[in-house]
Amino acid sequence: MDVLFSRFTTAQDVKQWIKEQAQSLGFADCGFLSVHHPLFQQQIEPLKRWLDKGYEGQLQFMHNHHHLRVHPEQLVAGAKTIISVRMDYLTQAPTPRSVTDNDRPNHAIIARYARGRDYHKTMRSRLKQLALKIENMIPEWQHLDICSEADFVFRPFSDSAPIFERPIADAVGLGWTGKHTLLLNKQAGSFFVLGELFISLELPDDEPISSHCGSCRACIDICPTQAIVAPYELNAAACISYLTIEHKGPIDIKYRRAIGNRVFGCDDCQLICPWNRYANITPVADFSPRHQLDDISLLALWQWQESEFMTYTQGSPLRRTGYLNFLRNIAIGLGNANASLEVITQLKSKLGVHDAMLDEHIHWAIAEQHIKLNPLDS
Ligand code: B12
Ligand code: SF4
Ligand code: SF4
Repeated sequence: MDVLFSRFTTAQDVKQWIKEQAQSLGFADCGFLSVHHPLFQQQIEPLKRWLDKGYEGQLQFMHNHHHLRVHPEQLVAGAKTIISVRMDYLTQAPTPRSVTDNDRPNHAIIARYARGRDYHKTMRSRLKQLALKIENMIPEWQHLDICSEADFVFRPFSDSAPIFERPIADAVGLGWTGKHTLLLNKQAGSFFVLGELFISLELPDDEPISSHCGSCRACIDICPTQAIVAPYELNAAACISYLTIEHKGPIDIKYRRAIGNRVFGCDDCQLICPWNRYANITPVADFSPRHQLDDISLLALWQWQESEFMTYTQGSPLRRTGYLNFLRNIAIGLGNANASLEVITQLKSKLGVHDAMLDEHIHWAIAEQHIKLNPLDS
C-alpha cells in the first residue's frame, strides 16, 4: 500500500473506520480505551465496598478474579485496546415516562432485553465479525504506529468475564452513569447492552461525556423494592432483576407483592427515565420477541411443562433461571394477579408436583388470592 495514497493518515482515521464497521454490524456506537487506563485500579475499591455491604446477594462471581479486573491486559495476552460497544435492543418504543407494564396484572412482564435471542451470543458473534474486518485491514495500516510485529490478537466479551463493562463504556463516552447505575445518553436513553472487543492494535483513548441526571431522581422513586438505596448505589440483592433471574431458591416474602407480575427482570427504573424518550429501535432482528413473550398471560406461562420450557428457551436469556425458579416467579405473579377462582385452581394444580420451595410460593400465592377474594375474612 502506497502511504501517500492511503485514506488512513492518523489513528483517528482508523478509529472512525472501525466505528463505521461497528455500526454496519448493528452496534449503535463504540469507543476506545487502553487496557492500562487508570479506571481499572480506581474501580476496585468501590466494588469492594459494594461487596462489603452484601449487595451482591448470591452473585458469588462478583468476588472472583479482582486482579483481572484491575489488569485486563492479563485477560487477553497481547491486547492493547478495548473497543467498547453498545447495542440498542428495543423492538417497540414504550410509552415515555410511564410504567404501564403494571396495568395488566394478569400478564407476565419479561424484561425487554430478554424477549428474543440471548444478547450475549448476538454481541459476541458480531464482535468477532468486527475483529475479522479489522484484521483484514491491518496491511493498510502498517505506516501508522498502531500495529505491533506480532500477530493480530482479539477476543470478544459481553457480560462474560470479570470486566468493568459499564465503567469502561462510561470512560469512552458511550453515555454517563445514571442514578440507577445503568449507562445512558441523550440520543439513545439506556435500553442498550454493552460488549467489548479486546484487540492488539494501539489506538488513542476516547473521552467521557458529562452527566445529565441533574436533580432528577425518578428512577430511585419508582423502584418497587427501593433497591436503589442512594444515587448510584444499587442493592442488587433487593433488585427485582436479581430476584427473578439470579436468585436461586425462596424469595423473601417482603419482596413478593412488590415484584408484581415481573417474571424475568425489571425495566421500571428505565421506563420512567426522561432520557428514554429518545431510546431507539434496534436494527438487530435477534431481539424480536419469541413465543409472544412481549404479550403473554401468566396463566399461559404457568402451563409450560419443563420440556416446553427447555424448547422455548433455547438460545434465550430465560434459560438462566431454570424451570423451577421460573415457575416460582410466575407463582408470585399469580398471587399478585386479579382475584379469580381460575387462578387458584391453576395454582393448586402444581401443588406437590415439583419441590417444597415451589409449593411454599404456591401456598403464598393462593393465600394472596383468598385475601383479595374475601377481604373481610383476612
Ligand atoms: C451484576 C450485574 C447485575 C446485578 C447488579 C446490577 C448493578 N447495578 O450492579 C443485577 C442482577 C441486579 C443486574 C440487573 C440489571 N442489569 Co446487569 N449487570 C451486572 C454485571 C454482570 C456487573 C455489574 C457490576 O459490576 N456491579 C457491581 C457494582 C459495584 O457496580 P456499579 O453499580 O457499576 O457500581 C459502581 C457505581 O455505583 C460507581 N459509583 C459509586 N458512586 C458513584 C457516583 C457517580 C457520580 C458515578 C458516576 C458512579 C458511582 O462505583 C461503583 C463501583 O464500580 C454487568 C455486566 C458487567 N460485566 O459489567 C451487567 C449490566 C450492568 N447489566 C445490564 C442490564 C441491562 C441490567 C438490567 C437492565 C436487566 C433487566 N432489565 O432486568 C438490570 C438493571 C438493574 C439496575 N438498575 O442496575 C447491562 C447494563 C447496560 C447499560 N445500559 O448500562 C450490563 C452492562 C450487561 C451488559 N453487558 O450489557 N445486573
Ligand atoms: S430494575 Fe427494577 S427493581 Fe431493579 S433497580 Fe430498577 S426499578 Fe428497581
Ligand atoms: S431517571 Fe433521572 S436520575 Fe434516573 S437515570 Fe434517568 S435522568 Fe438520571
